[in-house]
Amino acid sequence: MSTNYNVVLSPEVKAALAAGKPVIALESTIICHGMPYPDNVKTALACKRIAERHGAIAAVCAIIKGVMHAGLTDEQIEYLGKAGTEVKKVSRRDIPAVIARGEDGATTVAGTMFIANRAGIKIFATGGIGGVHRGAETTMDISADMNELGRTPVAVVCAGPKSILDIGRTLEYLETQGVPVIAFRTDRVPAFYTPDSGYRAPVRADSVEELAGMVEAMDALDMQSGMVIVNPIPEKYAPDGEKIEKATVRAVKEAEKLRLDGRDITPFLLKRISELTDGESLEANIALVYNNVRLAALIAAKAAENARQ
Ligand code: PSU
Ligand code: MN
Repeated sequence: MSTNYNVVLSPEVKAALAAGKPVIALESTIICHGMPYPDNVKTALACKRIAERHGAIAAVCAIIKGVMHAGLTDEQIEYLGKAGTEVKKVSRRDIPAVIARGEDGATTVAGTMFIANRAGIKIFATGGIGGVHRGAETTMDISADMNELGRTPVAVVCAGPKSILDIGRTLEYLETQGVPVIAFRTDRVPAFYTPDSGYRAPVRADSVEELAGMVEAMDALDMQSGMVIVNPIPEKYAPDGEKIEKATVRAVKEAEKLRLDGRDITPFLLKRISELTDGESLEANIALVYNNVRLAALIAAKAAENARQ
């Protein structure tokens, strides 16, 4: 059988896209490498339901047996979630090999943006994006998410760069890439577990209408670059900042000692911080993902409504 280079859409996603109905993309690295089983599957399935409740179809993106998918069934999500870290973490650079070898791949923000764009999906919700790592001035560890945002026209709704990163340098890098960073109902840039990283947001938007307008402008101008919409974790779910920071510093030190491969660093840090905070960070991670799925669905619904007028 010949290789399929097209993105396979689930029937639901296909029908919604054809009818101009709202669709949002979700990633699969968060399922396989970001959370433990069974929380990962539970969270992904709940995301699908939350998106629906807010008017959008959620398309989980992944590579299954060498084929890119936008829209997975609950069974496919269970399959990936159970396999967990056995599934390869797939960023842009990994896509050709995984397809050619007919392997499974859990796509990162960068990998998911690539698939979503090819499928015609403009809005994507996740937890946190990758960015410039602490110490990148020597390691050069800068997530491929940064450059993907600079070259692929998809708006990513997240709770900010992950707090394990160097937020200041991440913002500088996004500016260099020409990527708008829009903060929803805050003047501050949130950083994943915390609603305030200490950095001022370049742009603030206070309504879903305003955000939908910005996504539409990105699309209409054919800018060929993406956008980051940062949505702070709701205060009531934000874990104690000091505790998280202490756990982060310790986990970063441990990661350095272990001399992990670049792609293993983020999953290691997320797991260690969860262990060091007795699962508090995992709970917060789940809460902020739900919050982002809701906002992404509302933006997609608004944009679809505007397009009909
Ligand atoms: N958001 C989460 N958990 C995650 C990720 C995002 O709440 O695990 C993943 C995303 O797939 C993102 C990746 O692209 O972490 C960043 O990895 P790296 O720093 O190696 O580029
Ligand atoms: Mn990296």
